[in-house]
Amino acid sequence: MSGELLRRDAQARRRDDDGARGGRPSDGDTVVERRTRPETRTKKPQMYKVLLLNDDYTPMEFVVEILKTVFHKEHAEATRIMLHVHQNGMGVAGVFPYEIAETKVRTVDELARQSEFPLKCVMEKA
Ligand code: TYC
Repeated sequence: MSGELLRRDAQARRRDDDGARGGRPSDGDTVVERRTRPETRTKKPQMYKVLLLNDDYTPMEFVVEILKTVFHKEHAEATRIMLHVHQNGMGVAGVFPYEIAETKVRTVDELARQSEFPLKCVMEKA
């Protein structure tokens, strides 16, 4: 390389290294990662409780079926949760990341609507 080209090359590399053009500091073409947390810390999503609400009209068997099909509960556990909701006004059907909780709520609403039962399902931060 000619003297002039070598000079320009070195100049460009300096600019690159100190981020003088306002970009991130980098090592040639490689972006230098400035880690602020240990590598082992991974992001855990905020979780949401999906709650079933009691009402006077939805049949107990329908709620048990919902708990088995939508929330993958065994029959005994589904019955326990349904009775808890019946006696206490509400109860947790499951705990999920936001989008999954949202889909469960929509599925329960849709199944209840199709069967013309007033069963309600809501989500709240766990
Ligand atoms: N209370 C209802 C009944 O007596 C049963 C029921 C349980 C309804 C749980 C809704 O989320 C519910 N038929």
